[in-house]
Amino acid sequence: MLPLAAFLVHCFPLALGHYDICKSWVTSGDSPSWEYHACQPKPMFMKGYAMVKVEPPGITCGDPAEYFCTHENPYLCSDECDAANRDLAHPPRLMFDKEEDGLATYWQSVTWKRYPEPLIANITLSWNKSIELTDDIVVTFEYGRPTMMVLEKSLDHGKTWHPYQFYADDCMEAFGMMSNKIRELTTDNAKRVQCTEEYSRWAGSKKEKNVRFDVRERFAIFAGPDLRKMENLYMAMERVKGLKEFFTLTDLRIRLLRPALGGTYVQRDNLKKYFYAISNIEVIARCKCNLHASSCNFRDGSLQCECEHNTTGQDCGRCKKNFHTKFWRAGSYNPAPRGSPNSCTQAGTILDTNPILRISDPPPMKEVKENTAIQVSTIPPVLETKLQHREIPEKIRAAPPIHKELTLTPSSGRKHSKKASPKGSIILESTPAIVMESSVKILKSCECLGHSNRCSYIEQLNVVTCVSCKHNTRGKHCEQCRLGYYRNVSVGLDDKNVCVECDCNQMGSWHDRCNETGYCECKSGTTGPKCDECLPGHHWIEGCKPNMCDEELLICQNGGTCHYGQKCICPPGFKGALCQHAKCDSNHRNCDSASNALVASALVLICTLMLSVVYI
Ligand SMILES: *[C@@H]1O[C@H](CO)[C@@H](O)[C@H](O)[C@H]1NC(C)=O
Ligand SMILES: *[C@@H]1O[C@H](CO)[C@@H](O)[C@H](O)[C@H]1NC(C)=O
Ligand SMILES: *[C@@H]1O[C@H](CO)[C@@H](O)[C@H](O)[C@H]1NC(C)=O
Ligand SMILES: *[C@@H]1O[C@H](CO)[C@@H](O)[C@H](O)[C@H]1NC(C)=O
Ligand SMILES: *[C@@H]1O[C@H](CO)[C@@H](O)[C@H](O)[C@H]1NC(C)=O
Ligand SMILES: [Ca+2]
Repeated sequence: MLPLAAFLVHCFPLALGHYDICKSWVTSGDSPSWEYHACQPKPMFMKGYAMVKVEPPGITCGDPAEYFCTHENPYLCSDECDAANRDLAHPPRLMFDKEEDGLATYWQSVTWKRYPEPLIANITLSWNKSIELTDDIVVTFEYGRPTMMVLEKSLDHGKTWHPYQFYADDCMEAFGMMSNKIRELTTDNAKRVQCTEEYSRWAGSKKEKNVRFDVRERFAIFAGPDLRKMENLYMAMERVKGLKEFFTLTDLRIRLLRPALGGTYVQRDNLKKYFYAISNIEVIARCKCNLHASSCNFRDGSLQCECEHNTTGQDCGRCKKNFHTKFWRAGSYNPAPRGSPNSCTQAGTILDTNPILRISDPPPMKEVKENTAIQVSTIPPVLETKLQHREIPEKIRAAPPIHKELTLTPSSGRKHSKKASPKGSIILESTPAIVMESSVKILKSCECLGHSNRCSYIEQLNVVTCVSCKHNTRGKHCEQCRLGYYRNVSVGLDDKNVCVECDCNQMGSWHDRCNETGYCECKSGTTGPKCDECLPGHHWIEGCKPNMCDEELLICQNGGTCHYGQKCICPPGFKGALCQHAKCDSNHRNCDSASNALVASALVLICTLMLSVVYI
């Protein structure tokens, strides 16, 4: 088994040939430079990197020591399993060890002494890393293969599990499923989960030991017999939804549901011959690195891709910090044989593999102006004529790098009329109009600081501009914040939290927009960055209202108390805004001696007038 697997691992990359380097140094032409390719690590023996769990507890034999026998020799039950004795113990690690001299070492379960209770065991292998199968999974059973078993996989580190394949000597009886042969699968159902009887038949425990999950047979559906056309498989992985994921996993679980029965019914008088014994679990796979790494190493307790193309993360699943000009994308097998790296880039650099149009760096935000004329110089003559067409002319793509001096385009829709300047460059002038959408072509590759992956080519302007900017951004490169948001200057323009909501207080501010430092525009009497505080002499009542009474100038008279700055609560017998008037009814006699009150109210009036002058 092992020499064969080693051979496969060795010849596999050779057979595939492609996608094994991420970059090459190209010296043709004037200046040598790196050329980037899609790349993937070589297949590895994954059993050496797995964490293993055997459940339920106590399922491993030997504690206490027990005797067992085999189907071939059912009445000679002199074999012993004893966890305390190194020579007689069968711990889980023996499923993953290196076997010397062809001597099988194996994990073994307790015998079926509790029959008819089912003898069930789960063996779970966890990699804490997504891996992609490149060869059959082979589980080797000593003393007979199980008559019921399920292989399950997880793609999310064991949170959810999905059946991968069902195995039984009678699929209908065991799982209520039709039995299918792997070699009958076709391109349409290559990723079907099915039940097979091929690996559960009794054929003598020495003769047929292996239970397979057929990866190569499935590959062969696309790559042909002997996997001679691997490029067809790779193209299918790109094209057929879910095909790549079908071979991807982070964890595997072998659910052993019924042991080998020796070709007959369970014999209750001799349960010592029913148990599971696994000598090897071979999983040959490569690290999933999203075609951004050609090697994968065991570091800090788990496998890690050595990411290239300015990507990072365990699976190279993200762009490196400050390399978010475009959305992260996996590398692509297309076009064969070298694929596309789909590298992450820094602002201002555009990948040579996809030169649609060169555009300038996103200008700093303070230079953003409306109505800026756009000057395009040294344009090859071909561009001028081809600009009439709706599509980006092929010639432009192939043309030598066009040097352009672009300042920012107007942020709102404006149509530009074009006329040739004397020196052969084109000056585009702004004229107000909004008919742009019809002449816009959606492009795939553009610089949007990671806030969008869609751009439009606007032919009248000859510019590429981002569309559908996310994360509350806007602008040609999604480099500005939407109205109602402001820039957090302590993070980069490519950060998804770069735009912070203004969060202006609805009552206290005129609108929900703010200036560059997040200050809202406050109504009179209101202050604070968000307009949720009151100036002195004001009180918050659905916004800041000038005080009607207070403790200094607008003092409530005659023992009245000021209620939230808005109202004097007068004692019985007094009325008026500051309780300055005595009530003149039959119960209150001193309303004729009103001269004091009059003086007071005159004072109040003057004060109020003065105050309103101050605060208006
Ligand atoms: C084995 O795993 C399955 C799910 O994959 C779970 O439902 C079952 O309880 C497990 N059995 C044991 C004995 O842990
Ligand atoms: C799994 O891998 C991640 C990323 O390398 C690491 O941070 C984490 O500690 C690992 N977990 C375990 C249980 O090894
Ligand atoms: C990674 O970024 C650097 C700096 O922008 C650039 O020189 C290099 O070409 C990039 N690598 C790839 C594979 O694009
Ligand atoms: C700006 O970003 C920094 C760093 O992420 C963060 O600590 C800070 O709270 C942000 N400021 C605002 C106003 O959101
Ligand atoms: C924003 O407004 C606040 C308050 O009006 C002011 O102090 C600050 O200087 C303004 N910031 C800018 C960049 O205009
Ligand atoms: Ca072994």
